[in-house]
Amino acid sequence: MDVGRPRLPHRRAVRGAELRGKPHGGGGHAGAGLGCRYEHGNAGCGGAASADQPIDDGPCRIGRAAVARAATRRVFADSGGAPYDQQWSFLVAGNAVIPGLLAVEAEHFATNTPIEINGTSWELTTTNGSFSGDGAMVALPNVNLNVNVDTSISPRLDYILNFTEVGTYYVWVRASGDSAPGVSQNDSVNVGIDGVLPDSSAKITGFPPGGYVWSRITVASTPATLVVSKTGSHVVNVWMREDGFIFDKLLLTTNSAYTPTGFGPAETTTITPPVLSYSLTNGGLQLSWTGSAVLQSAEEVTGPYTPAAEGSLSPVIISLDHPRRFFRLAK
Ligand SMILES: [Ca+2]
Ligand SMILES: [Ca+2]
Repeated sequence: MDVGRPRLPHRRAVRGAELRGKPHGGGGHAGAGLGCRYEHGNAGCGGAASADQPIDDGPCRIGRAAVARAATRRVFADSGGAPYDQQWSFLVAGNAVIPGLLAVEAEHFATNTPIEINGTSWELTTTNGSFSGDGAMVALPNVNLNVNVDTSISPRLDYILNFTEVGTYYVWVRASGDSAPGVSQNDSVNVGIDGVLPDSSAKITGFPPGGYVWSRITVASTPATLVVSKTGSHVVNVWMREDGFIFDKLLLTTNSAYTPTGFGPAETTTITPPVLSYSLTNGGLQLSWTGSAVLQSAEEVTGPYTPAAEGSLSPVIISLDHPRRFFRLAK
């Protein structure tokens, strides 16, 4: 049965990663688990215990769309060497609701360098109320300096972010400024990546007086974007453009339709995915995991998901009396 790509509506569904481990009684563990499913009676797939197989391998096909993106299926045989009669597959996904989303507090930079250049510095402020996290960063002194796009004369904040998806990222900034109807002298910033300031993400503005707001609009009235062509760690740079700018939080998303509100989502770096372990027992499949996530199950990968009937707190023994079920961990 082919089913659509997983769409997990729970806003705080945990991030996932490939499940690894020993099959058939040996247990296993994953860097993180998002969901798993099992099916009965899929005979005809030979294969020794512990074999990893591609998802779309002939007679073993079990819904490639449902386990798209880097999924690995593990195949089991029973202790007598008889063909297995159950199989499990484990889904791999990032943020299922907001793909490719990264958020970081301005004040949680990796480096603030140079500390002072051209007489200006990024400095922590906690006196401008309603900030997210532990404060905000303000470019001081505020003496009506605007470096435009000359990053050689502006202080820079660096953020080391891990990108799990390539593509075009929309750059959202939460900040406090003085855009129209203000005088627009403290209301723009430059955001780049790996030391380069692209035109597409330069001169982000749109911060009218009245407190912190989210904006992705550039001076050219286009949405600010960055292109990430390679997954993995990148350094995102935030350069002062106008002094007096108060920078609270940064958000990158591949979702063009996503608009942050309020404080925005939790910081990416603060999310600790649970470690999911599994093992076969006489009573079924035992799942256990770290952290406070709860186990949810559904008859369809698209949900609706409810707390697993066998229990939602680790560990849980899943009874194998359903033709198919899907599981996920959620916070
Ligand atoms: Ca200024
Ligand atoms: Ca902040």
